[in-house]
Amino acid sequence: MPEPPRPATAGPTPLAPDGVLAAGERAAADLAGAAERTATAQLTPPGTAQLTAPATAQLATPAPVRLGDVVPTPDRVTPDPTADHLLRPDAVIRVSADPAALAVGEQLAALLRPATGYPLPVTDSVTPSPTGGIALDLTGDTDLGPEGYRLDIATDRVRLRAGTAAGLHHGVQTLRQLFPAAIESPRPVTARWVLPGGSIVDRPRYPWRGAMLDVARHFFDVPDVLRVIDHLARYKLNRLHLHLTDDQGWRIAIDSWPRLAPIGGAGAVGGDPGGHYTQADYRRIVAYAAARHITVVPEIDLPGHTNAALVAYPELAPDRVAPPPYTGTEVGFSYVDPARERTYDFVADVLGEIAALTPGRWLHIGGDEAFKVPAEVYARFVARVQRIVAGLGRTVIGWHQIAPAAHTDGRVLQWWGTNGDDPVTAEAVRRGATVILSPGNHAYLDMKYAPDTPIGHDWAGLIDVRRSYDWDPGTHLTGVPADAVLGVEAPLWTESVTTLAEIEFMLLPRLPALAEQGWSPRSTHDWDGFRRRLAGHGTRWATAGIAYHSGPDVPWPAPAGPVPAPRQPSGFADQAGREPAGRTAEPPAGG
Ligand code: TNX
Repeated sequence: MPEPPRPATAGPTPLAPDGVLAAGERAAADLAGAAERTATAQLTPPGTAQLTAPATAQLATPAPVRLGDVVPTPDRVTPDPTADHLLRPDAVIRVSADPAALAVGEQLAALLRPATGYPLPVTDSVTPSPTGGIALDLTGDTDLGPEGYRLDIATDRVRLRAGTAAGLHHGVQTLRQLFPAAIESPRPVTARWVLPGGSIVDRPRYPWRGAMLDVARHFFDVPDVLRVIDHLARYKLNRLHLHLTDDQGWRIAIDSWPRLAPIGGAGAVGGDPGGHYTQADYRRIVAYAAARHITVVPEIDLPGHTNAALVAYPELAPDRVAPPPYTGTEVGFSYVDPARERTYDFVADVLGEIAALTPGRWLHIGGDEAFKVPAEVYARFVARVQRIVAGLGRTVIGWHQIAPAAHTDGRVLQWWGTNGDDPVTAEAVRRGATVILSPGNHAYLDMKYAPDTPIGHDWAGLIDVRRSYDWDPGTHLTGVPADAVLGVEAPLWTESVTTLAEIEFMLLPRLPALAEQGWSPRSTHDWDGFRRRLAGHGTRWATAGIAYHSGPDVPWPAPAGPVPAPRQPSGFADQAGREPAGRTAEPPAGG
């Protein structure tokens, strides 16, 4: 099918007027509300207490989840139906005496305590391992790579082994999915907490499995970002790319250029409220992500997408005149002056502060859509900024538009095209670059699912769940060998996305599809199997109060009985928009 070309300027669908956005928000809330009703019905035998009822709620014995019913699908699964494990109320979580492993153990306990109501104490001795417990064993072995794990579920105990804390963390996400869906309840429910018996040996296909959140077009505060991090962790993603700056907003405080955040960050698309992260906020996000083995990749978009910076510092503008704050959704009109030394001071200062706040290896310099900068000037600018990043001891990433610039050690191109035949990117790869794949027509989470999706764009086409799943990162780009592909990343641009519930609505269920592309071996790729596994997650999200799009290409489970009243008939956004009790906790000490 021919792919629609991207218009030269600003393809995004024009911003809907307020009324339409409000309708979109309502539609998202309605869909999520319906999903929650479905899930509540499933979890609650008709005529008995609902999930919302107090701790004594009764629950029909759920059918045990099958060992292979995990997203992303594991590398190797060996079920043993004779070895199902019943979690006992007095179960203990035993962990290797290592701070990072103990932090994973505490997170497992925190995931299981609300629904089970069990105390689940965490101790720092894996052995002896009496019956009824869960052991998290940090082995130090490297045979499963830096993120792999092995899970053995037997009648008398559960044992998770990994060479690294990251591997244990991923194994915990698998374990979580193997419990009945009611494990997602923020309140105690009575259930048989049965795990399916057998073994899983698992490791990721790619080292880079990311999502991007655009906090520049609309600003999202720290609790929202932490909740997005939770969603990434659930599907074993390991990178959160934050698009921190754009024409509409500068979202991070920079001490050496103090007007950037308060002035450049004052607004947002559509005249919506702006905002910015203090450096302490940003550190909090970075620490919360790190405790979930997710590396934050900050992006300062250069030389274009810089209107907000120019509002604060007109000296960076080619004509030295402050432009008005921008609240529209066009792109490609702004740039910092590449001919002025002061611009490179600005870049070095900003990237220097960001690097000092960011423990991760990567700095993203944007580079997209600088339409007003001539090609040669642009290539020289990018080469110089790449050297600044290298001077900070970091690895540079840019959108694939930086491909023509000179190669620099380790540089990474984030490819967002819609046609895999891209000779300029292929040539940059021949010169040594590696690639992260974010194909606009498969991985862009801001695209609509269907023509009637209330929010989102369609310049890269419509992306239903199947489209986000059915492509192969290993062969997607002509002339780019599989070993030059670092992995995949799903960007969520937020021109039309204004609330946490809308973020979730666009993320789910497509994020798990992208996560499976990044994690699971190609040999396991199977749309029918995937959508069947994914379907069960609707119940989990609804139980946890997470919004999602229940589109027609996934066989979401039908309600088990009469649909009970929703928990909060008119307040879905509130319910989904804030962390349920017990989920906002900062990482445990040592994490
Ligand atoms: C293109 S993808 C952009 C963004 C827009 C997005 C909307 C990329 C590197 N640039 O500035 O937000 O399209 O889909």
